[in-house]
Amino acid sequence: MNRTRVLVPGKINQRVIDRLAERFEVVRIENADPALVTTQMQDVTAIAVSGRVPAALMDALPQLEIIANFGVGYDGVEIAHAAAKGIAVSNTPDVLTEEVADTAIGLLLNTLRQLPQAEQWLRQGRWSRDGAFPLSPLSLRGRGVGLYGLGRIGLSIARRLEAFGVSIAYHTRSPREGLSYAYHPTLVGLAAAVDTLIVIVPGTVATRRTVNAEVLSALGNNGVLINVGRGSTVDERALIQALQSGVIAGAGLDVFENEPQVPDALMALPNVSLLPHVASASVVTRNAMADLVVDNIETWFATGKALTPVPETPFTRRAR
Ligand code: A2R
Repeated sequence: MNRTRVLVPGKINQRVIDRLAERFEVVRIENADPALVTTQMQDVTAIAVSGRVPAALMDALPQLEIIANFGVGYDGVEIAHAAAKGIAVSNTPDVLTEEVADTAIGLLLNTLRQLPQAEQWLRQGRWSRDGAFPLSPLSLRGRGVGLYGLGRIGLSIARRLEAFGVSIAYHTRSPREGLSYAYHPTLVGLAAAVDTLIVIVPGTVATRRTVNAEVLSALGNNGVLINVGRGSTVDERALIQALQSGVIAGAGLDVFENEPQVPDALMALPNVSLLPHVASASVVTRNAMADLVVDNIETWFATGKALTPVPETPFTRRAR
């Protein structure tokens, strides 16, 4: 019997490969380049991916039914093209929400209190040689935090922040019912009202470079930007200028415009805390994400529906 063939372009968590191989025939190519698709791969019906799926790769696979994306953000998949072709796309919501919220709080504290630098001070023997680590100029005490995005992860971050005794406000396109947090209909309005801005929106055309010079200037010279969403949402050049010139006080970034490249100018700044896109990167959470990728593909072929389809592709297998 011919087994369903699942294409995996580029690297992915090993658990995805191991679990897929129990049920399906896994076909691997080095990256998402459609030129790597051979005639033997024409019967591929599913893709499991952590990264990009350009329109041309979809077009190179005439039988493609479902793309299972590893991650809640699916900005690497050309979603409008998938939707137009009737290809279902699934992502991995919920299973990473709490982990990402935990990391956001850690990054916020690291940025404000310079905890990574303090540890380096100890490890380099400077505590005994030079004395106490210098006092951190910034603190979470007395801050007003604004969340740009209050979805699954944003709300989880907000719930944690409540315990820290800071004021909480947010900006989304439409206000969320039943919450006491102050709603701001514009991002610049939110930035002006707070001194700490946490970015946790998806990387879409509508959010692209929306954290710009104007927003950073509104945040002000005590301002701190934390980004655990997508690098594309922040105008990185404007951010570097704002950090260099004291327009804002600091930034904590887990995501960047051109990963894994991080601008030297950012690396050189003392008032930033930088992480290599690790917000969901624990073994337990990545295992849960891997399982959901595979479960989406299995369920699609078993029942005709994905478990966690993205809103743009609410397809069933027959009525695509
Ligand atoms: O705008 P709304 O009311 O749909 O609220 C969503 C907000 N959002 C936006 N806010 C302002 N302007 C926009 N153009 C815009 N687009 C979306 O982002 C909602 O509050 C939030 C997204 O929430 P969820 O869909 O529940 O996503 P989740 O699981 O919180 O993950 C957020 C992102 C992922 O897409 C990855 O890029 C990253 O976190 O890991």
